[in-house]
Amino acid sequence: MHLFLLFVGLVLCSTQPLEAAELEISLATVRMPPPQSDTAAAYMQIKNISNKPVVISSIVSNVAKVTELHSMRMEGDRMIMSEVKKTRIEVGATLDLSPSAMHLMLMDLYEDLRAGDQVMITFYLQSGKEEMVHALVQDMRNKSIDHDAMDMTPMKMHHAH
Ligand SMILES: [Cu+2]
Repeated sequence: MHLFLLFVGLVLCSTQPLEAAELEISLATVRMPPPQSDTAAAYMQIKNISNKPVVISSIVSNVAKVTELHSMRMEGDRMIMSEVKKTRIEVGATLDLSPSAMHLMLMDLYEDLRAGDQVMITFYLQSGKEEMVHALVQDMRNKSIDHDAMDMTPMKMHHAH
């Protein structure tokens, strides 16, 4: 795992264009999934620090076959999640990916994720540029529960695809 990350890091360093970043990504976190689960949610703040709107065309991570941006809504007692494509972030705006809002979903995980693991997530932008971020896997089961940080594990989650 470490060798793999190092190798990917070297490749990225040598091919990354020396241009100003369009996005500033902070607080990148992956919720440690329950054992045997093959999906994990990821949260972060994505700020557009460029001088024009940024459109995210696709997202890739090194630990899952599929990475999607999801929105959530309640239908009765069911939490419905659906994929959001071509997300646009206005100049100066921040896309809030958090447990109560939109989130990234890492689907078809290649291996178990444990607290402390680093996950690489790359955003491909419509401009042709890409932004990569390292997200830390955290065990969020013991986090104090408030209305903004609900524990999604026991809820019935349904993917609308
Ligand atoms: Cu989801």
